Amino acid sequence: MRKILGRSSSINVRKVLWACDELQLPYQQESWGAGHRDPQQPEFLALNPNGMVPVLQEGDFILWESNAICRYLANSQPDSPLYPADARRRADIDRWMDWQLGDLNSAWRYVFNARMRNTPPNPNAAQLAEGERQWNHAIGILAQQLAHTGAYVTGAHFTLADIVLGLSLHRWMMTPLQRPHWPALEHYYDRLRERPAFARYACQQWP
Ligand SMILES: N[C@@H](CCC(=O)N[C@@H](CS)C(=O)NCC(=O)O)C(=O)O
Repeated sequence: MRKILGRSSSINVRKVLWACDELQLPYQQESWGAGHRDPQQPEFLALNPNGMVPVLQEGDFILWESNAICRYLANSQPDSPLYPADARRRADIDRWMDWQLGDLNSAWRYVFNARMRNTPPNPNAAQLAEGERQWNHAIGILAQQLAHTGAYVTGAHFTLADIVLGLSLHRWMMTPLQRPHWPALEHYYDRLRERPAFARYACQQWP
C-alpha cells in the first residue's frame, strides 16, 4: 500500500495529498513532523536524511521532495492531464514547479514565519518590509502569467503547477500584509476555490 509520511499541516505534505486526491490514488498517511512523530529519529532519517516531510513509501521504493513525489504520482497514470506527456507542456509545468520551490519559497519565509508563527516574536521592521516587498514581487510574476493565460498557471487546464502554486497563493492570501490588487490572480484564486480538493487542502486552518 502507498504510504505518505507527513503531517497534514505541512504545505509540502498537502501538495502530495492534493495530487493523490486529483489522481484518485489511495494512500495511508502517517503523521510525522512538528507536533507529531519526530522526523529526526533514526527510523525516519533512514528514509529521508533531511529529516523533512513528506516522504512517499511504496514497498521498498522511497521518495522525498514534494514536487518530485507529485510528478511521480502523476506519472503513474499515462498522459495524465495534470502532467501531460508532451515534452514542451511538461517543461512548462516543471518550470513553474521549480520556480515555486526555488524562488517563491524563499520570498515568503521571513514574513510568514513572523506574522503567522510568531518566529521571531519581535520581528525586525526593515526585514518585514523587505520580505513583504520580495513576496509581493514574486506573486506579481505569477499574477502576470495568469493575466497572460487567463485561466491556470500553464494555460487552459489545471495541472500539477496549480497544486503547488495554488497552495502558495493561499498562504499569501491568508497572511496579513499589504496585497496589491491583481484581478487575474484573484479570479484564479476563485477558480481554485471551486475545486472540492482545494477546500480540503487549502482551508482556513492551514495557510
Ligand atoms: N523541499 C522539501 C521541503 C520539505 C519541508 O520543508 N518540510 C517541512 C514541512 S513543510 C518539514 O519537514 N519541517 C519539519 C517538521 O515538520 O518536523 C519538499 O518540498 O519536500
